[in-house]
Amino acid sequence: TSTTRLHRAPDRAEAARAAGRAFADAFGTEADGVFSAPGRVTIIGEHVDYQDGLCLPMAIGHRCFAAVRVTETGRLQLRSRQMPDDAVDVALADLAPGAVPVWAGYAAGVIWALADAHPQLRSGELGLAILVDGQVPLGAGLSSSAALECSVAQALEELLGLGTTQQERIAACIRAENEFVGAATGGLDQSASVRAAQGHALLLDCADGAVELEPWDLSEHGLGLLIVDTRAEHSLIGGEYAERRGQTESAAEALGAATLREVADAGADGVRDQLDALEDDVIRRRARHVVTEICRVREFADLLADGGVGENLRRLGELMNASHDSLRDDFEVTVPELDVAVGAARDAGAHGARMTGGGFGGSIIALVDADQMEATAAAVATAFAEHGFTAPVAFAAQPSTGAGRDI
Ligand code: GAF
Repeated sequence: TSTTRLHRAPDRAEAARAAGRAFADAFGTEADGVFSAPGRVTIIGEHVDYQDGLCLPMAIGHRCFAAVRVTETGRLQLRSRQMPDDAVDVALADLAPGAVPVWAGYAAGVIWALADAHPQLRSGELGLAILVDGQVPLGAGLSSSAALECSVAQALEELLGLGTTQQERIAACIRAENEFVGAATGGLDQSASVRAAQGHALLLDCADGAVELEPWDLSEHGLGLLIVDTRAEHSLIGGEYAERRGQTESAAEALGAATLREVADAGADGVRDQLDALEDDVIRRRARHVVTEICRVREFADLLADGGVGENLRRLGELMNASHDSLRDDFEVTVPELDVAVGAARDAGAHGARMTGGGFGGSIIALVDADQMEATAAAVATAFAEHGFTAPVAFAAQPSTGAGRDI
């Protein structure tokens, strides 16, 4: 059988030094520090965050690096290694939605959001020079934007001593995305990027922001988590993502519930009765996805806490498969590339495979035996060639640590 080489995340320490050097090249002076935050995969718990649901993400090894210097210019000078021709130079006091290009908005929006509680950020005396090096693949559904936001929030906290909590930084990053960039996303990605821990999955309760770390020690059980980026690019700004979110809000309203979490907490019989009461077929299927997905996350997390991956592999895989099928059939956020990739991974023997992230493109994950990672990736690549799709890119996912300081 053929195999495919798995791409690796860049070495963190080396990548941080590279970002520091790029800062010096761009600005002719040293950065005060280099900070980074990771991308994520959702192991299970998709399109439930904005309905107060339960999600189970983990951070991946790919990170966004922000090299930052505090200046006295009153301006934000922003460069990106990925956008070398697109330097931004704007007065911090003038930051407002629409004031900078979209990529820069993810960074500028965080400063703008934090300035409400920390007016020194728009006093005109303080300035910021920031060099961004985004090593999370862009448009792959792996949260490159949350990684950028969270790396900047971490830098501001540590260099300016703002005294923000993790929750406050997460909230600022979400406002950057919702209000500054205009993507109606729900907060899962920012929480994962800030709060994830090495070797663990993060159980996130979006109703109150509470988190629990669950052991996710795949290699100890001879397993691995494969990520395959389908290269079908996705965007969460405007359009279909916002439409799905709106449909879940309509469902909750029709049921007289504040959120679909209330419905999910009603217990199996109550849930069925409530969903049956929804007349509109589309709205009912959207709601059924959210409610059943929340129940799947609860079961998945309980299994991790009780017996773990070793004792529950089969059921964990079934839950991942059911999550994908629900996102395909009820929530309708998959595209042919995602379904073909998941099908090929399952046919190749994956214990479970599902799309991860917002959908409409992006990546899948597959829970596979450690010695089958390359072969599974190759099976997906072969299926893509047969369908005439762009060649996919495969990674091994390592459960990694949240936002922090590198230098
Ligand atoms: C995207 C969004 F940004 C998240 O908030 C979440 O809704 C996810 O899609 C789907 O689970 O990543």
